[in-house]
Amino acid sequence: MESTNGLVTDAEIKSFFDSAPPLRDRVGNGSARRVVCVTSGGTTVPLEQRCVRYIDNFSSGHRGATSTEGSCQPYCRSLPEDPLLECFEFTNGSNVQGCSSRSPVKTSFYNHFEYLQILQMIAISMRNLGPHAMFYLAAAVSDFYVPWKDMAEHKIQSASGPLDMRLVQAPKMLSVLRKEWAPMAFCISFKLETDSKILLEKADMALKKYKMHMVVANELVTRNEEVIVVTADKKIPVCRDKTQPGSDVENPLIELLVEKHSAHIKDADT
Ligand code: PAZ
Repeated sequence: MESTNGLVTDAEIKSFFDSAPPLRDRVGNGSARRVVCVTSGGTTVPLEQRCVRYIDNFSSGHRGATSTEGSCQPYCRSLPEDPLLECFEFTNGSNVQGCSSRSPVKTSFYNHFEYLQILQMIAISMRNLGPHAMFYLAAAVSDFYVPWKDMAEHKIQSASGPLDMRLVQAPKMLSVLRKEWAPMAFCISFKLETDSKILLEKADMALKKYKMHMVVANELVTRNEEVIVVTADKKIPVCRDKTQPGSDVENPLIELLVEKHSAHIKDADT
């Protein structure tokens, strides 16, 4: 069984892993470490390969920032947009250091291509966490984009007359996430509409079509006040506690999701 040429054999690899103690904090029980991938903010659609112009959307990234308070840059969303603050960077603990180059405190945003590439990379790397992984997909990802091969390389010239450009429909990656990238993970997507009459129907459709565990439905104007969590058998309204100044809707929302994620892990373990 031992290799003679210094290379490790398949049998040696198998024997090593078979005899190793279970990995702590990772596998096999409900208290194992959970990891949540949160996407937030808008994505841009570039119009030129050497991008000068792009299509943007309204999303401020507030949802994701508020939902991840307790992270390494907590409460940054509450800071004023002051260029002076951009001169500081955060280190471990509560130290704040001056930094030589200006680095924005706000999360950077990605274009449509980068967003999906990075999501794929993260999802595949989280696959081993099984049901302990959660995807909280609050980013406003464009439904339309210009394929790279159809895009002008250089800055589009206004001298060429009116701009006539075809945007194609973006492939829906949520089903691929569920089926291939991280099939055991707990997946929550968001659905935004401006027309309240179609919101719940669209959220329901997304739940079924992409096999999400939950879809958080929200309307543009009230998105910071209330959301409705759509599951296979319930529609659960979640509201900001208006009696508490400074309260937000993300707090009760996250409490609900933690509870549902625990149930998901328990189901998968039994
Ligand atoms: O980023 P933000 O806090 O301004 O807004 C949050 C949101 C409306 C982008 C998010 O809650 C959401 O619904 N995201 C999915 C949007 C969509 O339907 O593509």
